Amino acid sequence: MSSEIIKVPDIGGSTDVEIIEIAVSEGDTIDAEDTLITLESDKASMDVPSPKAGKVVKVLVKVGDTVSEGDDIVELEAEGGGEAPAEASSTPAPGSSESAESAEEKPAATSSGSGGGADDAAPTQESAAPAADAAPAEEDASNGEPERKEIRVPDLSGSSDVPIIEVGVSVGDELEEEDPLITLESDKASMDVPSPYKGKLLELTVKEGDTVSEGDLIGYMEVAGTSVAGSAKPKPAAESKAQKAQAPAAKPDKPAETPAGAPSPEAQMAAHKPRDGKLVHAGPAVRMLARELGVDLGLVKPSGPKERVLKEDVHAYVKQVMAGKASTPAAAPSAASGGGIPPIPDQDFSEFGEVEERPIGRLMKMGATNLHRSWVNLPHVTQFDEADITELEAFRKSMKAEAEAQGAKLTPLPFLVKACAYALQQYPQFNISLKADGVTLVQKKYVHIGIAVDTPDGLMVPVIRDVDKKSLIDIAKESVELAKKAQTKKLKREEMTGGCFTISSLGSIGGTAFTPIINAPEVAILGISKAQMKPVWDGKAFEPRLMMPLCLSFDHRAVNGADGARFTALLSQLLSDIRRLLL
Ligand code: CAO
Repeated sequence: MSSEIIKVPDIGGSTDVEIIEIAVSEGDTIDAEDTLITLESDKASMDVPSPKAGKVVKVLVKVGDTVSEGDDIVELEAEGGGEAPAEASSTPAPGSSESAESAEEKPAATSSGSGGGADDAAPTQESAAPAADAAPAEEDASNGEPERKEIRVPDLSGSSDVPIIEVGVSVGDELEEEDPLITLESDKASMDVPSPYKGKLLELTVKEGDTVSEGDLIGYMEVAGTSVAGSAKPKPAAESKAQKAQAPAAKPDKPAETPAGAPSPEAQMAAHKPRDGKLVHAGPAVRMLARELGVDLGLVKPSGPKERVLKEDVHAYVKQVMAGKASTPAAAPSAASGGGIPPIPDQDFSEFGEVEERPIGRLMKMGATNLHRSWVNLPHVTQFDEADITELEAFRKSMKAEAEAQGAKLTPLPFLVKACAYALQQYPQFNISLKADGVTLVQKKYVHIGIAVDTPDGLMVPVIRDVDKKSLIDIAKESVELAKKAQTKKLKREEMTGGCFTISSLGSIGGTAFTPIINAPEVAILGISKAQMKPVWDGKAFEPRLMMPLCLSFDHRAVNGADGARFTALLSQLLSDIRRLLL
């Protein structure tokens, strides 16, 4: 056994990068590729693996130190012949150590057309955009017409078949330059591949779970051409940010020490942007562990510096879940993934017949997350009832023409909205939200009602505000207007927020009953099925009556069962005799 010093490998020209975690202690016996330390810049974190197996004699750095390439990390008593396998060793991997500055200074080689050149795609913020398959000449020649551009996987420093763990965009999305398109994750690092352009995503040719290598096609974007009008001159190729990122730079003289099985250090340094609006600090190894255990890192309490999630935190979280102490409904609003819930195993359906795979759209994905989150966090109870709407229908039909003259389509929906507003005022325990602490209740003094609208891309819930103060005709007009906006993706944020209660009407389609999922943080939702003529016993005889099914799902933490029954009973009374709405 010989003692040797393990040094910081090539980190793409970055200097003075902070150590935020030390993963080994003196006396530890480690394998090649085990993480020694984790570095973090303002953009990304990366684990520095040991190139050899052996025993840690001394740790030469501490958390908070800043290091650069070549700095000592650990003194290791290496096992004889314990070299890491090729993909993990510090064997030089040419082509990964170009610093942004030098890459920019050097003349760009001819475009490969396959999006290579992440050498200059990182590590600086300025050039973090990876390669794209844009031809500079094309851009220069543009006359302002939108252009269709290929987007390709940038240089992954020799890594190939890297899994896509997230597709953050959908066809039709308007993107800014550097918006994350997809996230790749190897066992050593995760990285976002940002958009090289500002423009509209026309086509996606990859999906979550695919594996990609440098140059693989990600999709196509429509990019506004360089206008020839006005004073703006077409920029030389070297001045275009996207082009800078895509043009392969001259290879460095000095070999790099990037583990060939991972994205380059530069690429790693460009990783870890906030996801879902929340930045979770965790190294690739921790992310990998969390993924293996099905743990949502957003739910794990970090104990590391700068609120960093450590491996121990993930283990502690899993123990808590197993002991039933974590992921409580109130405290953990998004236990949708993980939380000890076994995932549904993937199957190869093509074994059974022809299949086609395609990614789900962003709206559907968001809807799925919200619905799943509500389903696993809120104890749902659904109360069923019926309302005799025979008289309401007679009145509605008699008023239809008059309503139409005022530009409104009078369906049963506005009556339902009005009745729910009344019931919410009578039973204010339905007009609350529970705070995340699970013990604080927010009583709302306003009555805004959401309407579930079926659109080709998924479910949307526009909100009609202050329904208690609006007339039936106004509500009818507004619901049609909002439903149209939902269907044409024109809803503004303020038209989709602030709801107290939701109505989901499948009445025009059919069905006798269903169990709607609460639109959390609301505490109740009313599902409506198709009204049917039924024989109803009036004490003397069966009468044909038009009966509308009511299905009220409520959060049993906030509302007790008796109140659920009272609420639907009141709705039934109100809809059976709408004069009661005036009382
Ligand atoms: N029973 C019988 N008929 C009904 C009815 C009911 N409960 N509700 C509506 N109808 C009738 C209407 O009266 C109308 O007929 P007329 O033209 O003869 O009056 C017809 O069905 C069509 O109504 P509509 O769909 O145009 O209007 P609406 O106000 O009932 O609904 C909207 C509007 C936006 C809610 C609806 O179009 C929609 O998107 N529904 C789906 C919501 C959904 O997907 N929910 C699921 C959520 S959980 O996954």
